[in-house]
Amino acid sequence: MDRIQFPKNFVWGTATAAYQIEGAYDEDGRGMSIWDTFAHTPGKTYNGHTGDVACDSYHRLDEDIALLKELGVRAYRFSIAWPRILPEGRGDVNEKGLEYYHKLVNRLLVNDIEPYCTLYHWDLPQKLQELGGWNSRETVDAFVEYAEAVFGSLGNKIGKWFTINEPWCVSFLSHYLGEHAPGLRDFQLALNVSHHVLLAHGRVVKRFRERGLAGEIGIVPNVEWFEPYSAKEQDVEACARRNGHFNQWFLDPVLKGRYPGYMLQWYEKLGYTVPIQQGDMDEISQPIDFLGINYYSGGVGKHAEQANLLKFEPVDTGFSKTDIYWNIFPEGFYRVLSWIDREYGKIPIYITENGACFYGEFDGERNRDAQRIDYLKKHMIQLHRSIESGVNIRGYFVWSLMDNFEWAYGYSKPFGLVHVDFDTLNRTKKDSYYWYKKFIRQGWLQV
Ligand code: IFM
Repeated sequence: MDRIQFPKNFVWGTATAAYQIEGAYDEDGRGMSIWDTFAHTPGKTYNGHTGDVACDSYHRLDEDIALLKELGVRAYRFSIAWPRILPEGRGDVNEKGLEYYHKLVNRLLVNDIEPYCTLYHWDLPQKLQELGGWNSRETVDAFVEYAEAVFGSLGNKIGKWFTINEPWCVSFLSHYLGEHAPGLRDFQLALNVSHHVLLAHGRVVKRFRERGLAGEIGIVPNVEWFEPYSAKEQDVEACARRNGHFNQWFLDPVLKGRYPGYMLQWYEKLGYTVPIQQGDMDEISQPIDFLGINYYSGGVGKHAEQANLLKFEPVDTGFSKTDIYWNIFPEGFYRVLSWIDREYGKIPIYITENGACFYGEFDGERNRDAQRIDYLKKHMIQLHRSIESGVNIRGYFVWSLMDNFEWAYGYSKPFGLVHVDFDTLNRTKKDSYYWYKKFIRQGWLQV
């Protein structure tokens, strides 16, 4: 048996997002978001589930902070709901909305838990969607206004900021594949959105610096890793394209100030262009302090002529799967982190999300979720390998503190260390919670 020891100052945490846990969707002046609209539209989410109540964390803050405290995490990553702060997307600031986040942050700080705050985790104010949403450059200005309001109020209390969570999901999953709000299916639109979201990120970083805030700021792309099925040139190229579309499309502009050339050409050949205006790439590539990286899955892929516009198709080579049918591919975690290191250098990295959907079971005494523990353990080993290899990783956040609204899947896909009964809203710690708690205390893993 080997003991895997992590660095002393490594930050262990958990993560959540506003719409997935808060509930209180129409309280204290909160405006509507695109997720309220989407979830309330028949047929868009599992069994018509909505985030109206979610985990009701808005009213159960103390209980949730007590869970974090007992867990022993050094940091908690949460997001701010834009429509609580600017109910109409722009204009008047809703002080009640800010008060809620002050309360949250104060309680974290009193308990020695460092707040890691995401500004945008997908809840765009509905009013802005009606004006074109992320397809419009005006939304970039609106995002800057929103960020200014938050920085002005909370800027001295929060040291770690993330602009946008998972820009791939904001653009392609939501505007091309139509699976997330606003549920559109137009590739050109999705490309426009990807550019505007990146621009919004860059402008907010710039404002953050201009305000002279003491904290640090970055962005959170979700990454994956696909290995070519064979060494055939076509399979290798198909996987490179998938990497270009999913990973590089967001990392290159931020860290290199340009889109990957071969992807621009690929899209252009298909008749799609990116609405880049003069100066945009300089704004997007403002120096950041760290990268947030979300990793869950990956696999093996190959060329497939008719598959989709990337001519790429995953191949099922027998990976075990989580209960959301995602491949369990811990090695992919190591590979993608090594690739980021080679490609972008020693930028500090926080693993802002990693975790798994498993139902587990309640055996009358405890919530047994051995599969989640196994998933976390295997990914932490790869995390350790990456650190040993010199990747500059500073922290790791389990997704998620508790079961919550898993977007289009509603409450049917639990990712939590804590079980939530969505009828009673009772929280029960799972085995994985106790396992993570013990791990944090000792700082090493037995493998
Ligand atoms: O629940 C989501 C989260 O909002 C963003 N990253 C992936 C998680 C699991 O799907």
